[in-house]
Amino acid sequence: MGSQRRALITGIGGQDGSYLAELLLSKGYAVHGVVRRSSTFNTERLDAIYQDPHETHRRLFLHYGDLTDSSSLRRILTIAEPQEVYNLGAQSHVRVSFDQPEYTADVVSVGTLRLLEAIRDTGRQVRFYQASSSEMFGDNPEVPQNEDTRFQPSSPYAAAKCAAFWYTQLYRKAYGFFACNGILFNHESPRRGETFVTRKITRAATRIKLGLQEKLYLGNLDASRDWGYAPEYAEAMWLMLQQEKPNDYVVATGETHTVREFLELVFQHLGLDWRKHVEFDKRYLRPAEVPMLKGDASRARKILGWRPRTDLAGLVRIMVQADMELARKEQAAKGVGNQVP
Ligand code: NAP
Ligand code: G4F
Repeated sequence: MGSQRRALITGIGGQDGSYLAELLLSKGYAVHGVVRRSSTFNTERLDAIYQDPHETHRRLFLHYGDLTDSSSLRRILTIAEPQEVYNLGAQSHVRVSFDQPEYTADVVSVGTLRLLEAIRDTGRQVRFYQASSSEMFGDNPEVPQNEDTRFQPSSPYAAAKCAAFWYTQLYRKAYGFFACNGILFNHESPRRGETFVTRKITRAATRIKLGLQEKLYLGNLDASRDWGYAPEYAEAMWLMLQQEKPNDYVVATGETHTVREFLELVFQHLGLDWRKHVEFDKRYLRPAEVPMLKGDASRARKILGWRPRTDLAGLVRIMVQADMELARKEQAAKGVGNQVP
């Protein structure tokens, strides 16, 4: 193949995969992505790429595959011949991992191992990014968490991410892989899945504002998270693979806020009182919780020159604006609800 840089992204249809694909295409890469077969469309987040006037979609190649299926991973690696592989594919919902622990482990930890082995078998020099997670710190009360903080996983998802983290380090040590773990703290956007708490709140609040919904049911409002803006986190992933040496990096804003605070900000932004609309539902509680995440991204700041640019108020503005547009479209289609300028 020619001199064009080539990247492979698992989980390309997810929140982060779609932003990373856009970033890499804007840098001139040919981008290959792994998508799962689904009975409904699961590539909607890539739609913006197909509308790009620069026709960057001509350098985007999607392949059916699955992290539970090594033969598909091997086939895609042979076709794509990537110099960089970003492993973002995952059953990424913490609550769901308690209902499907075995499946979560298969995709998240064994899936990572399958991909690392498939790369090893190609015999090619490939730079590897692993989507590790702040969830691995679990209920360790030490804050802020950095690269030296001990993992204390509090969910099947977190335990599986720990295994994937260690596989990634192991392949660096044992086989000299250029392999990096990005320990990313929560990051959100209008492309966030609708069952994660921030998006669940912005989606419901905007629908409530337009009279399309009355109530929002939530679980634990006391948990605290370090929430950043997803496109900025995709940039950190790319930066990790451009360094001279592989390393692991915490990526975070350094600020933490409770779910209740996020809720208040969103409803206030829309001129609503959340207490009138929010109800508790114990189904959204988890058998074990992560009470507080707050990251120290000093290493990423120093070595990668990365820093967050969007604060929580900015994130709320971006998400509310996007979900308001969505709610307005829904309202127009149904011809119901409140008229709000
Ligand atoms: P996401 O929106 O849930 O995207 C996950 C992607 O993985 C989806 O495209 C999904 O495909 C795909 N996938 C699921 N199971 C798969 C399988 N068996 N084989 C191949 N692909 C599969 O997650 P995200 O927020 O973009 O996060 C990206 C990665 O970073 C994940 O690994 C997540 O665990 C990790 N992470 C996320 C955060 C965060 O705050 N967002 C923080 C730390 C780490 P479908 O669309 O078909 O379901
Ligand atoms: O939005 P969440 O589901 O995100 P969580 O569990 O922090 O996991 C996300 O971030 C991780 C990074 O730390 C990623 F690795 C992972 O893939 C995912 O992207 O929940 C945030 C908090 C939790 O404490 C939860 O108990 O919100 C609380 N919460 C309260 N009510 C709720 C709800 N969470 C959800 N999803 N739905 C609720 O109704």
